[in-house]
Amino acid sequence: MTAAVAAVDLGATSGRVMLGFVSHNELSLRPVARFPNTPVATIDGLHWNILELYRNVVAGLGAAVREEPSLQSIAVDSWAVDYALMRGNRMLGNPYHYRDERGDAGVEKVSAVVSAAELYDANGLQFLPFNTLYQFAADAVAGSLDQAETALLIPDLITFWLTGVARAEKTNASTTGLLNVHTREWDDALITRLGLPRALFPELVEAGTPIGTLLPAVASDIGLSSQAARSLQVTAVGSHDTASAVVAVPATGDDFAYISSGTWSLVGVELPSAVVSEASRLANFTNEGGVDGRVRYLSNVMGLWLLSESVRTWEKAGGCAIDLPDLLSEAAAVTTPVAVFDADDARFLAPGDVPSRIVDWCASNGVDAPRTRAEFVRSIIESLAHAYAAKIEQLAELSGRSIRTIHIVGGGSLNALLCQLTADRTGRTVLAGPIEATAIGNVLIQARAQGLVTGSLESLRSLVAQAFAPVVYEPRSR
Ligand code: ADP
Ligand code: LRH
Repeated sequence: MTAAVAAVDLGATSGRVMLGFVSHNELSLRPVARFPNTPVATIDGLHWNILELYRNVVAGLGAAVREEPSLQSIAVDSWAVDYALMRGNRMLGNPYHYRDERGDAGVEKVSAVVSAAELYDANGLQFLPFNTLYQFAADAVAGSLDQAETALLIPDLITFWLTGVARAEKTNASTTGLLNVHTREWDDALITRLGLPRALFPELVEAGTPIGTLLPAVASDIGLSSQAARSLQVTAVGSHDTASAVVAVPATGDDFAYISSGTWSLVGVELPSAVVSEASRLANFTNEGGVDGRVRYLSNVMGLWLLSESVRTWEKAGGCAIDLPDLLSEAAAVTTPVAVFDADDARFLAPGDVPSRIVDWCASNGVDAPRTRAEFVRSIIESLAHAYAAKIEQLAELSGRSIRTIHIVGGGSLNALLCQLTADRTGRTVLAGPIEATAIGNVLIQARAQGLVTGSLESLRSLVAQAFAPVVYEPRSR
């Protein structure tokens, strides 16, 4: 029997609500709502517009139940690390965006208490200045934790607003820096050492756990009778978007790497256990929690943020919209060599004029800067492909995995130039798609919790491969 579930997937660039139709031999998705995710800068920094996102989630779920009144389950995933501080049901202030710079003060505070090596030993996480623990340390300095009873990561917050149940789903909790990499439980010793209140951290749940049913007011907002709402379950999935995306990588065997390519590019392999060697720490590779206790051993590359932020800069200057596929075709036609810059340079993290920062990088590294828009775009894509290739080599070495193929999933799998250049620079076959891997992974874990499908991640992946055949890019000789 085919049944329907709804995935709420909030990416840093856009959010969507998708209906998923699943049986043991069928998988399809239908988008019901898509909305931009536009942050807001105020006098106290950069924030997510969380209420606007929630309004869109509720409207999208309303559309989903109108299309599928017998919807069985709903689940939420989003970008990692960010959170709301709560006192009872009250949200204490608007969540900060991870690109806000307040985390920098937190980095100093944490490093004064715990060395980088001790921290990696405990949490196995790559250093990113916005990891939740640094944001908490900044909150503590500002006195913002004084009133807080609980901290809810973004998908847990949306789930709380839908159900009234406050939990911390483990894949996303693993990005806080406060989950122990070996036990996958809150690291009480680290939390105490950092002077954070232990009570802030809710009960942990695994992906696949039923959370609860919709609050009566929410059921009414989405147009469900209270009787219908009783048979609709809200379920925890891999609530870190990257964890859900990795579930839906249409791979066979284990000699593959994935690149979850959206605002960020997450370049990694899936492992049965964490790698916390000194070499791994120095290379800044992370051990994030995957669904079914797997480890997502990966590294963040700055990603298509470089392109979207450049497009935003040009659109603002030119006062008119730029067509992305046209721009990419112009970049594909560039035949002159372009600068390959360090895509992960910290200067690219904050919102702003990325093309000027590329020029700065080139000036400080004695490289000719791109001049035309097409050259800038080509330079960004070449630099991303270069970074991917370097990470793939490091991954293979640090994890001991042989990597034969590379799966690119997410919005970036639509970028044929990026996929081809990745094949060329890595010398490996690239398999591109699905575009909506995150929503698919979200759908599949709900469907498995509902008993619509059974089996390991490998069997879920073969269902994805059947339903969404990837586009193949073979490496060209250089
Ligand atoms: P996120 O989940 O981080 O919001 P997505 O997976 O939705 O990101 O990917 C968004 C990215 O996908 C955009 O920044 C853009 O570069 C890329 N993208 C979207 N549509 C296209 C397209 N038609 N051609 C090439 N790239 C695209
Ligand atoms: C991708 C993502 C990534 C995190 C970043 C904050 O959307 O969740 O895995 O590192 O956002």
